[in-house]
Amino acid sequence: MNRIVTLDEFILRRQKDFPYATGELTGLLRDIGVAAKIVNREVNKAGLVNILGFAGEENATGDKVAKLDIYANEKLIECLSNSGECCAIASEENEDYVPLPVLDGKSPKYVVVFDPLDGSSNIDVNVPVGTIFGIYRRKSNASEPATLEDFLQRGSQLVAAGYVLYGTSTLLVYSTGHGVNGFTLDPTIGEFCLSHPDIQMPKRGRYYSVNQGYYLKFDVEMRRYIDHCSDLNLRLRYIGSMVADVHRILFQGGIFLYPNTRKYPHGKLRLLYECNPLSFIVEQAGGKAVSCQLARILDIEPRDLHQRTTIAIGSAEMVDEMVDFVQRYSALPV
Ligand code: P6P
Repeated sequence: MNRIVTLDEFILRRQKDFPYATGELTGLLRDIGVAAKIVNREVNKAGLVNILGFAGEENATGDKVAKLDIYANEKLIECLSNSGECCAIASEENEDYVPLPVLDGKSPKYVVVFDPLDGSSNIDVNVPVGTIFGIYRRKSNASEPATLEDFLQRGSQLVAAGYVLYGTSTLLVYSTGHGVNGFTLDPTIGEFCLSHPDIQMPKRGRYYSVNQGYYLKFDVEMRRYIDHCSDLNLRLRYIGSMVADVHRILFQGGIFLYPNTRKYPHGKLRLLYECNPLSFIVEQAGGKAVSCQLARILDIEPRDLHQRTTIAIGSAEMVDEMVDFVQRYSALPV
């Protein structure tokens, strides 16, 4: 039986991989691991919460129970304040970035972006949801407050990114730019344990993941590519939770698509805290991620915190095929 390697031990061991290994990023990753355990506990109670009638009402101490995504947001902010290594966060749940308190003797060098609970509309029907996060070194002076520019960095500038999937088991997958590793939460010891070392994405897969209901709203080149996936007898898997859909493709190969529609002319998914972190992970695992207008996701210059983008992410050969279809059939010059 393999020796148990906890997330903490793994992070500490790999600290040497990191150019400015001073333990700060280690502290930050551990904070995220703690937040994931706390969120996991509440997500797993969601059904019970409904039975117990706490949802949306007052709980035993008379406090209003926040919705789970608000709860997850608050816990992430709280835990990221613990190590004092993060100077500010940007979250799907907050209109603006949120500065964190500076602890005595600390000069925090990082900012963190996250979607605290991606796919949260699925909670009520027990479909997997997840936390997506990305870590940047701040650009502003460590002795000054954070600025918007600290967040408007390309995905290629990420120093670490990952996600936590609250599914049949709770899995934390992350990368600091030196490969991708997955850790499964062992509830009996309350530790994330290394379960998927050095994840490599298959070059092709049997799955394509897109909201087929929007088919007629997609541009002709995307419809042609989706028809091609169907002609290849690929299997359509789409559960409305990007982190879960991309997770399947990371392990089994395939492609996830969210093209532009009339409702979302620039795509629906958020660049900063959904597409960039997942694209960082997928590229580190040997996959690719581009917009449906063929820009590499990690090269897109963010203009605002909640900027949306189209995306095609997954196995390298399948993304290349999608690019070929767009180049061949696009009515617009690409
Ligand atoms: P649609 C969840 O709300 C989310 O942001 C992603 O997790 C998911 O892939 C997408 O939206 C689903 O969007 O338009 O297909 O319901």
